[in-house]
Amino acid sequence: MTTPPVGIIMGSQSDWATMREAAMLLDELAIAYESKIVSAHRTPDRLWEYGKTAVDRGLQVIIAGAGGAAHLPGMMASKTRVPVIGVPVQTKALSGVDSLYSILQMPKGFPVATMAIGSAGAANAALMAASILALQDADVAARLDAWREALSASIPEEPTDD
Ligand code: RP5
Repeated sequence: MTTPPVGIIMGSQSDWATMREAAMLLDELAIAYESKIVSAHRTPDRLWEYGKTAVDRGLQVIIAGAGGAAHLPGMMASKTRVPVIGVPVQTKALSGVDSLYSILQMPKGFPVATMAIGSAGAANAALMAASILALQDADVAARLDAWREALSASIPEEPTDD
């Protein structure tokens, strides 16, 4: 089977409600992806294998979402040079600030491109992935440009009462 350019990984099934925002945006941009549950704590061997094979499989960007002690994006960045975009999933206990800090504060040498907490972050992760792919793919670049222009065009110049 051909490897898609984007891998969406997440720590738990419970993250999918957030991470499907990334998947839906990639669908809109006609960018192929795979989606997998890969937990840093519950399935460390799966994480290891995914990171170890990412370059050889041909993945070009990894979007990694996790909540709480959100070690998945950082561990994946430690294991592969494929760019990792991190999405902090919003937690009940600490509203996702724990996820954000866990993903953001990487030591020098292993960066994670960290997005906003929650669904906006997941959607932006897809757009960031598209921007990276667009550097080498004119078709993706054209679709991304069109998407951005449509969003701008949808914003009214003046507010209304209703
Ligand atoms: C993290 O723990 C996952 O990324 C998820 O956000 C959080 C809670 O997981 P579940 O207990 O819902 O499976 O590893």
